Amino acid sequence: MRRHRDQVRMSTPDPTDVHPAWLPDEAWRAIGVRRILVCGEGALVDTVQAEVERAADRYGGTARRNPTEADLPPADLVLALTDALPPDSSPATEPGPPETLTATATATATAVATAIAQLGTATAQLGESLGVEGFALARHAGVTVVLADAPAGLLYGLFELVRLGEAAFGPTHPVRVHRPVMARRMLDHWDNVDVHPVMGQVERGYAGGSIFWQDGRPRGDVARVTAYARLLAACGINAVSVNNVNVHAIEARLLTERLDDVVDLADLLRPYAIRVHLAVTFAAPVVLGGLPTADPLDQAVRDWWAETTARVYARIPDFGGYLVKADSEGQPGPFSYGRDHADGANLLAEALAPYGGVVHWRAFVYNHRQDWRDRSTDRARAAYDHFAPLDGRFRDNVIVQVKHGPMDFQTREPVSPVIAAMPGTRLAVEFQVTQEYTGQQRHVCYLAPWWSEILRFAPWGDDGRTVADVAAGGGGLVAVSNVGDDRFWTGHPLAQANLYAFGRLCWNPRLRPQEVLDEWIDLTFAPDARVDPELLRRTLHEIMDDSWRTYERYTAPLGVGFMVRPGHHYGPDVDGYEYTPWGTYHFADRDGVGVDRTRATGTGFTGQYPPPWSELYESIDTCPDELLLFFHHVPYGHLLHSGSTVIQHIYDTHFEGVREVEAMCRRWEWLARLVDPAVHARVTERLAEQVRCAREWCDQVNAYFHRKSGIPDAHGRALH
Ligand code: GCV
Repeated sequence: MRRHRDQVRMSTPDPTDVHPAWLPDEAWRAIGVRRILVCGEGALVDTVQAEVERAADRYGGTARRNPTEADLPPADLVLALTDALPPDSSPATEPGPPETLTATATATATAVATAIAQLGTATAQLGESLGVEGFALARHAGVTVVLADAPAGLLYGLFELVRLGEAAFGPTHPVRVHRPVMARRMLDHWDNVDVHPVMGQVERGYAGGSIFWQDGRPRGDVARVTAYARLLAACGINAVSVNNVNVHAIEARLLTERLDDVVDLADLLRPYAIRVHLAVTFAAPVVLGGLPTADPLDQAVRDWWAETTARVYARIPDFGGYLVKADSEGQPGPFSYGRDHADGANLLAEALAPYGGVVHWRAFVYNHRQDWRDRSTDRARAAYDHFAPLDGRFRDNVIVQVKHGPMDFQTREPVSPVIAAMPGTRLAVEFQVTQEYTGQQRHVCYLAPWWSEILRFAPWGDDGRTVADVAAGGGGLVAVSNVGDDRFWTGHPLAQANLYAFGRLCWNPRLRPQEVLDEWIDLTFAPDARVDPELLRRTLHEIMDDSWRTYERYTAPLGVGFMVRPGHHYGPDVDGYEYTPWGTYHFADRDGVGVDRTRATGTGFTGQYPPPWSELYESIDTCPDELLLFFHHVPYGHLLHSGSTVIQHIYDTHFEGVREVEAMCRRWEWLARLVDPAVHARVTERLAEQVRCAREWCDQVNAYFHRKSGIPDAHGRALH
């Protein structure tokens, strides 16, 4: 790295100060004690080599690169690109040492040849090769073999070994092929280069400052960014957007005069197979290029984007592309010129196409200045109303990025109807790892069960296709990052699990959330768990598995959403958004609560779904309890499928939620001797705040509905 590197090195903090998250040294032990061969060329293979060397140095193993055929040393682990192997060991039909290798007669040669032969059979059966990111893993004759067709696959194979630990060196097993389900696995940072007067350094960031930027400059923390890249690769992320989608004045210039700053980040992320993307302002031709217009159909505007993009690729040949929030919450967009979002997105896509870049164009477009008195305008409808009619008009390298729900990352929402409405468009589904509405990394809230539910949702009912299928066939998954310069990366140490789980669900959305949590626990806590790893694992599951539902219980009920403090969105404020222009209402009165989004009597939003959901959500009899108030306005005495009335459900779940958080605190105390004292102290402090806040939620929500409805709690508890 050129410019900043030297000045940066001096200011880089001691990397030991930063928590290792899911890559502590101990996680490398099983690899580090082995005799390792790495075969292949290229920068990512160099990364693999450096990683195994580091592990071997620490734990007494050996790591050799590209041994010759004549001198194939004994090995316990071989990581090889298929084209780096001797020609005669290319896929054969029968396992067995190829002739050129028999001279060495080593188990290494036999194992490699066997793995290659099995790989040939496995890929022939699958009808596909390993692809650029896939790998095959086998164990034969006491040797573990990882094969990949391309260097990124070798890197992901290495991290699979880290996950497996000693299990990678157990009994013989035939080749297992691993390939990511999502080709695009992206994290968006809402990091500002300069500190924003309201939103700070990181918009909706709950883990301190940005790891990339500080007070208008690059932060220059090489060690931390490198550690981050490593963590992301280890959970499967392959793309990062490095600045906020709300692009302010300084941030806009990353595209032009501040491009060097982006080049530097790309250089740090590239060794871990992560491509850099940039959020750009649609008004760039005006604010940066001095043109009188940013009209997407204007030739001078098109030329400006083409020339600017050429300059970006001249400096960053593997640049991923642009990310755009347009005509949304004050950001400029094509509407100013009487154009639509296909015109806008295609303009940028045209500029990126010659280089293989993509534009992620967000579908989060709605009127944030609506009149709360007007009950016919429904924010939930907005993305579909704007985008569904444009289906088929976007260029191939446009990815329309859709928030998973129709509103805004609430604790519970239905799946966005846009996901089923644009079969002729590449869609990416967007999640929020940063916990804006789910406890702001002060509350334990393991989000993988929620994401998993969304990914498994079948928008067309029983035809078998899921949200994950739509994303896999289109633009993949994207999430808003939750990291900052906090010592534990995520403020709440247990929030690391959300970042890890997002990456793993991108790789394979069929993984069960508890399984992913096990992986994370074993990697992260293994070194401190010698006392009683089972107790540690069980207790963390008890605290985390259901923590999203616990959070749901003590916050806004039955899918109605919001009820948070306006602006910062932390803590309860039942009417906080009720009389504002933001379109986020619950409509509680003395008789009932909820938003009527039916076709029969409401906003008609249910009609944006295909059957069976259009019918299921429309009817109060079939609408799932957990979404009842999202779709219907009902009296407090309405009987839920659970057998409880709406009002009693509100009282019960809120008391229950608080009890569950109190139980989390007791459980965490048991772990005092089992985890790093600094982690223990931080989580203890956060749990104390979670209990306080959960009680406040419980008291405010219950008092509010008691006062509105006048209905007492059936169990006679105090309602204030
Ligand atoms: C980056 C919500 C958040 C905003 C965020 C916006 C978005 O409205 O509160 O901070 O802006 O979503 O996704 O663009």
